[in-house]
Amino acid sequence: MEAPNGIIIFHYPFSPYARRVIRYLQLRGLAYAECMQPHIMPRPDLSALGVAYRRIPVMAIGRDIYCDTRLMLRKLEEQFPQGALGATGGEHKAIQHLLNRWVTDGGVSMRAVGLMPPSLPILQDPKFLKDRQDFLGRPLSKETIEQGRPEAIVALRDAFELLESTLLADGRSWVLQTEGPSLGDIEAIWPFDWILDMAGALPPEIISAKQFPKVFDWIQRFRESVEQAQASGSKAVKLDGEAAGKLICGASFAESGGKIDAADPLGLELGSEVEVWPLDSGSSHHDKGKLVSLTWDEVVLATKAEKWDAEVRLHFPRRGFRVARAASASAKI
Ligand SMILES: N[C@@H](CCC(=O)N[C@@H](CS)C(=O)NCC(=O)O)C(=O)O
Repeated sequence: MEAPNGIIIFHYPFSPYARRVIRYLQLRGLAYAECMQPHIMPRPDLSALGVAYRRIPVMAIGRDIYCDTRLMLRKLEEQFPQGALGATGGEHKAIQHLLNRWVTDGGVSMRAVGLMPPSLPILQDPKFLKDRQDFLGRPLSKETIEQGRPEAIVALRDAFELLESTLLADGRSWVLQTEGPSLGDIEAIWPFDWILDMAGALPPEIISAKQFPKVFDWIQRFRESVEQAQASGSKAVKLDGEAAGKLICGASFAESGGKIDAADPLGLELGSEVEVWPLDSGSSHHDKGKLVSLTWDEVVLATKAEKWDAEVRLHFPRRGFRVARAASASAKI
């Protein structure tokens, strides 16, 4: 079995971050393979590939493995430029980037996750709560979720209000006034699109089509566009971990690497042993390897997929991650 376009997404169905990437691929009609993962640790398919990073989704293109959705859409735009959805310049590009940062780093996505109703079956599972407690590095229970709910409602209402009263206020169909949905829409929509599917998450007297008709219409339009694209596109190829690992380790590298800026303040050299880990969640999982590339917005490590005796390259964004020389890493946290 092959991975169409060499793309393999490791994810599980209810992940909002995975949805960000899957919706993008569906909308573009860019064929891909998926390797479904358990929703809690351990994830042996990923550790067999030498990946310590614990968050979902993870994306492989050929033998390059990308961690964090901050990086994934950019890579898909760059590596598959024909039919790319991103703005090419000017204010549209600025708005697209600002929407990306607002939704991911500005707290909208985390607040949407905080609206998962405490009665949700998965939140009754002590194993799930324990796993996510380790992931977040703070206590998590039905009670803490209940306590956080009022603040999450206020924050999400604020996000709906912002879209209703600014970008969508003039009745446009898409945030950047494009013919169809663009990357700008995807950057803005994914936590809203995700939370709307979850019964009991949004209090209808505060957030509904009544208070925010333009935002709800926009989400509906977006979903119809994805459905249309899916009807004419191919279905994701399903791979198990063994097949995915074999394909990745037998593929060639999608990128050449070897870049480092002499002015980079970390003062690292190509080939030095480094550790990389996310700062906001899943921070106890550190990836180690030889530095293959370090640019202002990306760090790449070479590591080994022991099971297949193959080198793979792990890519991370700089934003939200720490990079440190391996020997001194433990002293730096
Ligand atoms: N900044 C990351 C966040 C990813 C993230 O938090 N994903 C959630 C799932 S939606 C996760 O990994 N949760 C813990 C887990 O599944 O192990 C990204 O953009 O990819």
